[in-house]
Amino acid sequence: MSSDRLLAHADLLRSGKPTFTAWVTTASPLAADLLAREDFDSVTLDMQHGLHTQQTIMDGIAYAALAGKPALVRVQVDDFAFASRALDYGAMGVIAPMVNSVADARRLVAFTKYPPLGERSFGPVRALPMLGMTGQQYIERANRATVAIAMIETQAAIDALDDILAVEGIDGVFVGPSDLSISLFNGAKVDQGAAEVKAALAHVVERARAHGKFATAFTMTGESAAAHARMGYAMSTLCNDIYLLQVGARAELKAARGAAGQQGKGGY
Ligand code: 3PY
Ligand code: MG
Repeated sequence: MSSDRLLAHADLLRSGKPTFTAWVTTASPLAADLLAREDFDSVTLDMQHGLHTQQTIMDGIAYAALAGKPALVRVQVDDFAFASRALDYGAMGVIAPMVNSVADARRLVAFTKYPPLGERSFGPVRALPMLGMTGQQYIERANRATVAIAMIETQAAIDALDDILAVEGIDGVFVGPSDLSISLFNGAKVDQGAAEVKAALAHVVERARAHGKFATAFTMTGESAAAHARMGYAMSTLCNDIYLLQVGARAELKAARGAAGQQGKGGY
């Protein structure tokens, strides 16, 4: 297996060319494997709201690599120690939720980048064999080849957006539309499609590009992912593996029964 595609992924995101990631929620390395073998550009394993354990994250990264695809890991809120560990497991990037301030962004960088950018501790025990590298080769490339992505999903994060983007070592941002809507509406509703969220999405990608960084986002469907790509988003989801399973099952059941189904309903 060539590691070139894994090592090139960060620069692909920086290029701004639209990419699509398979969002894996189930604690199943098999789901990571199967989706990695589809035409996705990467696989993202969700440790925050997904059902994963550290073991299934480690295995999912390896399965994605076996299929030649880079894996990203979304860690839990404030779990910067696991951000380092996910990179040691061979993840090519980390998505950190609820990065609401410059202090949060600096902590993310501290745990995901080696000096001089951060303070990541050395021990990429799984990454080295996976990438076919020596420790010296890894340290020379890791800060550029792995990405630290800060989630923008509150009003506070929007207010601090330029300062977060200015933190050296933050490679890009990832918009979480559910939490962002909850924050913008002060808890009154969750509405990823609200006009206010759409305006924020346009603002985030514009500011990210102004800082020479990339914007990525969670989106619910292939159609919304395409719309994000047209806006300049470098990576979008097509909801998650559970949704894809539901949509596929509903479509086939509808065909089988020849009666009303609930095609396309899903997500959360
Ligand atoms: C959000 O929409 O808040 C997310 O975190 C997407 O996973
Ligand atoms: Mg969120």
